[in-house]
Amino acid sequence: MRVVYSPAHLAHEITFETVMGVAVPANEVAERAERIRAALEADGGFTLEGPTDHGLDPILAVHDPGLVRFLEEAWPELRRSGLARQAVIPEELRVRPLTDDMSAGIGDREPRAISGRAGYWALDTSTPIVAGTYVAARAAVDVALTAVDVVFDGERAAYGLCRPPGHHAARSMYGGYCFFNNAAIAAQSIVRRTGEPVAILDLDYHHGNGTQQIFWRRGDVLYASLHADPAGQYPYYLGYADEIGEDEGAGANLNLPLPPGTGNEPYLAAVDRALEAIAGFGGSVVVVSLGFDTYAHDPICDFALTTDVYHEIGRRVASLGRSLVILQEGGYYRPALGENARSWLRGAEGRPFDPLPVQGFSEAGTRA
Ligand code: SP5
Ligand code: ZN
Repeated sequence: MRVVYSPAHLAHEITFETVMGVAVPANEVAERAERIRAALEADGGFTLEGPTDHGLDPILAVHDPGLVRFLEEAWPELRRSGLARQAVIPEELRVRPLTDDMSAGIGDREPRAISGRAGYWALDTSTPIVAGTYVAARAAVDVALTAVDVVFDGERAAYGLCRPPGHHAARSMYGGYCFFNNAAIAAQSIVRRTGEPVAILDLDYHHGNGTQQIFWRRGDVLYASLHADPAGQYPYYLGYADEIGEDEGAGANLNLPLPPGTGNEPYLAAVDRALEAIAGFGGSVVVVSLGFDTYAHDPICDFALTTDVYHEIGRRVASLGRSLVILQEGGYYRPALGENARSWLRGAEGRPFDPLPVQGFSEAGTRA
């Protein structure tokens, strides 16, 4: 399988995030993508290539130009402000009740000061912007769009090793470790190139609130997602089963929230439900938002999937008979990321599981 990877992600060098106002070691770190790259290189069955520059137009087809401008300006502006801070993280968030009962447009002005600007565009306080964030986020979009090109080149499937991830980024909002919505930008470019409908299958542990928001009123893009019940897990405010889309998009949004501790069998049953919906929707290309934070030993999530089941999921998704643009989202248990990606992608290609012998960690997550 052809794999698109860019070392530009290394510039998004995150060391900490904040949880309830306290700095903790970051989860979405560069090592994640490097682990996956190393495992795919060692496998021998994957060929890596760099992305090509697709410019800003495909981003602006999905995102607010103001968000793009903010992400580009945030770091230089922090430096200019003279604040001795390691990253741009908002302290104030522009929440909806601020303008309850007021007419549309009131409260919509973007402030000038950097912290206020961050809170204007942010979902949360756990998505730091550092010196290389914008360049890395732009490269992740190019990785996704180059994976689309690979499929239009005639490949049955392509994998884009996107970092930073994208599915929490909405039209006018960043957050959840995401800046630009790589999968949404890829899907929109496929619609534009083919005139066909496109399905997005989101297998990250978290609900892809950004992707849902972007295509909410669109009947030509199906968003189908398996994720943790938002009553208990990030992004908390979206991801319920009764969110089905509106207008043209009514019925083109499928949320399958799953309970804490969900293991292989119930997860596979939910995969089958999503695949049924996708099979009944048109189009020849499926975009997969692929997260490995569903893994049993993920440090911030509580599902219980095992490495072998990723192979089976990849196999079932490929059995749709559609072309696949597979894009990396989350997954935070670094020691197993490479094997989990290798397993999924081999399954999608119809190659056997063929797990590596234990490599310093066991399935139980303990050091060997
Ligand atoms: C792409 C993706 O997977 N984004 C996930 C964003 C999750 N952000 C919330 C992180 C909350 C971390 N809580 C740590 C609790 C440790 N017990
Ligand atoms: Zn996630």
